[in-house]
Amino acid sequence: MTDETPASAPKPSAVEVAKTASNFLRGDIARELADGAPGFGKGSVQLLKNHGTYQQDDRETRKAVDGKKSERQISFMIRTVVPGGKLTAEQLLAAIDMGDELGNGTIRLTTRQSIQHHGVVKGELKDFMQRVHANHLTTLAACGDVERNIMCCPAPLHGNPVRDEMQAKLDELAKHLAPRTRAYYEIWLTDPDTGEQSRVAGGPEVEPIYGPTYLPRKFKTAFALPEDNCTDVYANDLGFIAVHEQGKILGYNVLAGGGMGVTPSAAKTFPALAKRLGFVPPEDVLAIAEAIVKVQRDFGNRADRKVARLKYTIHTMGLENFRDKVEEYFGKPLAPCHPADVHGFDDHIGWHEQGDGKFFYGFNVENGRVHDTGDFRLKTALRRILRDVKPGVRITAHQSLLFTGLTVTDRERIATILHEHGVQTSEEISTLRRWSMACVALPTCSLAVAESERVLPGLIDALEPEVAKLGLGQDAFTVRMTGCPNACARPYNSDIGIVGRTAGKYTIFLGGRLLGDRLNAQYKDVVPFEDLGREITAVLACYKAERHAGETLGDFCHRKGMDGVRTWADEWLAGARGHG
Ligand code: SRM
Ligand code: SF4
Repeated sequence: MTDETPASAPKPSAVEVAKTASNFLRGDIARELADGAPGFGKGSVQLLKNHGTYQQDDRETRKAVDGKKSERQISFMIRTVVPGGKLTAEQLLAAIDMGDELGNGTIRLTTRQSIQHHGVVKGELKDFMQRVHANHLTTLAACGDVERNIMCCPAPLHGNPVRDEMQAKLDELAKHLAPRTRAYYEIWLTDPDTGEQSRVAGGPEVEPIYGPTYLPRKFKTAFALPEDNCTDVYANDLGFIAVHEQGKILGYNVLAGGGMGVTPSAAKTFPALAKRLGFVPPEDVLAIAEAIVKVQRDFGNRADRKVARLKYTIHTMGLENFRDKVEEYFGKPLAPCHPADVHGFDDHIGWHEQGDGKFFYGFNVENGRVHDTGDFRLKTALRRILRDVKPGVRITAHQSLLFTGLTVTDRERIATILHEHGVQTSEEISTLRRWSMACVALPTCSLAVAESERVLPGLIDALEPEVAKLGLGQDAFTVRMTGCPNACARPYNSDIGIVGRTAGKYTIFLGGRLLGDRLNAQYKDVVPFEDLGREITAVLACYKAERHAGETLGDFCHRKGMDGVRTWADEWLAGARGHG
């Protein structure tokens, strides 16, 4: 199936064997779906990821009965693809309803502009998928060894047409790289009464880009503008930076090999920013993306999943050899990169003109979780806004929402609805909270070793008065927390990264920055959660005391170095600087 197969291929991993034997991702899913058991077997659990769902259990409700192995109450996380984060009010309303009727009563906006539901039981999986489909969305390829949800700056800034053009290119690319397997339609979308499929099968099945074994690992793509890297383009396997002049996109700088996840016990793993590969005109975006995906398909590691991402393929081949191979698949040489690079970042929070007489409002959703808890009734407020104001909707790469197409009077209406439901407007939250982000972690994520989403708000509560005391309330810096080193909230290029190390303990990283174009460095390891507040406050005190004019927190920490910051901060904590 490959354009070229490497000479001595080592033994493929178990996941590869399962994928190869799966007949285009069918495997035993259909049979096991109907078998009455609460969960699926191992092979299906792996394949199901490509269909957008993970078998999980609530780790806090595991019960060990009479010294026996603990019992797990199986449920499913379902991720819905939302290319570029673009939705209608009806689609988001339907997603919220599905969370209430079939899930755990919440929905989660993700760090890649898509939607996750948790707590769906097996018997309702098919109904769920059908409702996603009826909502004109899909879960196919939301997870698994395929191209994932493609990210793009979601801002509807029509005054300058480059964003519209870039967003349209994303739509083309998302269609181009979508898997063609009919398994999804057969398994999930067959009408239970008539047996009819919503997309009719015919002819032999082919995957023109992926082939029958798909990719060695997940593959992620993002689009950004030099002046606005809100999608963290350098953290992706494949990135496109739109180079534009006078309202026209001249072409794209192509980046390859970004990825954040690491396995601390495996020294061969590392986080990486994408490398600048070359420049293509807009009409070549699909072809270069396809060429890079195919090189990864044919040369990515299929024996060891720990080192199967594109960043490792490039590391193993060397950047020049990789570029040569890409050019061979692309069919022509790549032009050198245009000098344009990312130099700005906008999270699009707050009230903005769209450039077409309308407005949009960037609404911060803390850690992307939409829920009603006590007096904080965000879910109900959102329903009201979506029903009454009927805005367009976009999900940002910062787990937040943009309400688009608004008139000037909608500003007050939205603020009133939020306040009536105990929710603050974006203007009322601190800059610190606005730029913070946490992954899901406990209780659903099977890989979490520490808390994240559930504890970051409390840490921000504790830090807010300290930040205010230091006079840093207006300073924008990213604080990103994850419950393990897989790095789902992209902590390794943030100003302050907090990564779960073991239960209740974290590693602190410093020295990345808003721009997302620099990895940070390890500052302190195995820090108990209770100490995070004072440790971070000490770093901020050091920044306040020693920064150069106009220097950002990340740039300061990078310049001063980890030893320099640590020595100063430890003296401050010990009271030697009068504040400890
Ligand atoms: Fe992630 C695995 C959640 C963005 C790197 N990620 C997981 C799983 C599915 C856990 C699992 O394998 O059992 C998590 C589901 C938890 C749950 O209960 O819901 C999970 N990842 C998430 C989300 C929901 C975090 C969030 O708070 O928003 C994000 C969903 C994105 C989406 O809509 O598609 C999410 N994950 C990311 C990102 C950020 C990004 O893509 O911009 C990364 C770092 C970038 C990267 O891929 O390198 C990321 N997730 C990982 C990894 C490490 C991959 C690696 O190459 O080492 C894993 C584990 C794995 O793949 O083996 C993982
Ligand atoms: Fe789970 Fe780790 Fe990702 Fe957090 S970073 S969602 S704990 S895999």
